[in-house]
Amino acid sequence: MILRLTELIEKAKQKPTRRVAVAAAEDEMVLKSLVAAMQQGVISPVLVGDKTAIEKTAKHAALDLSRVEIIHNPDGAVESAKIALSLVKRGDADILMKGLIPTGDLLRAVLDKANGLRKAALLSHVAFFESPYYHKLLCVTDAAMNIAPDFDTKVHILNNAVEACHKLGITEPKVAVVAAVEIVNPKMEATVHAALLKEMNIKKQLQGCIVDGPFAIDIAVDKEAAAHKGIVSEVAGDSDIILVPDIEAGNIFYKALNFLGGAVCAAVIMGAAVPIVLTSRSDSEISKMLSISLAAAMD
Ligand code: COD
Repeated sequence: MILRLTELIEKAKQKPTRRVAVAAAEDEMVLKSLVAAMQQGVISPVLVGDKTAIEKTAKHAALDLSRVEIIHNPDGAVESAKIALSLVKRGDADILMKGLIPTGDLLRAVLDKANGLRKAALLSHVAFFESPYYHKLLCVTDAAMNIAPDFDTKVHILNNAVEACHKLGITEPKVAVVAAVEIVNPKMEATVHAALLKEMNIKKQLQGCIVDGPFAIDIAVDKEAAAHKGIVSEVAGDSDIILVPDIEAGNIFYKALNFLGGAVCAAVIMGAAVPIVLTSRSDSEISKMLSISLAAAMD
């Protein structure tokens, strides 16, 4: 069981050094996060992109290129993504990381049926938060990939998050399916989906986890709030996974935790042949390094 995100670094150190293929590596913040992860001794990068631009950017990021492989590609970010994907497919890289390329462009390359990296039925985003106001890690899904998941998609999102927890030693994660209220209201689709997911878990159609909901977010993370509303549930106030209704809810919750809640997070895309690190500009330096460590720890 991992309680703090820095434990991911220790977990990653127990494995062989992971090779990270960076798609369109001409990005100072990405290179800085690689420097931090290299200092922890958990990864070795392969930078794909324009060599001159990478060399210039590396100077600003204080990255020592003598320890790094560069694959020169002058033909733009999408081509760099394709090359990075081919490294993974050949077994020459264990992790894929987004550089200076729009998220959608990288994900479309990953989803490409012929040359992509699909493995599970669905790819989805998981973000593990460490908050000063919560007693353990909290996994939020899906805040960044699946835009408006239907019920079937939510089943896959849930299973991917459960798999991510299992890889970190959280053996039977408690899943709170969150909505605006605790009762099932047919006019609020998220509440109907939550009730069905709970039922599927009871019927053992969803395994390796305990699912409850619909819960408002306070019920999911605060035992007193749950008691106040008379909710008796082993998930309430002790959730490991928060399954959000859609990308908007997830993204707002993600940013609110980081910018108002004093949280730090580490995130990856699950369901591909290897973990994919998609850091966003607004993620802190430490979050970016921890995301690389998360990918290395779970690979
Ligand atoms: N897993 C597996 N297959 C998928 C997934 C997925 N998550 N999403 C789509 N597919 C398959 C579809 O079944 C279809 O076969 C094919 O891929 C194309 O599907 P579309 O038409 O929905 O794909 P796109 O290219 O329009 O969109 C896919 C994206 C992942 C790019 C899109 O969902 C997206 O833009 N997501 C949000 C990314 C983002 O902006 N994140 C940043 C937020 S911080």
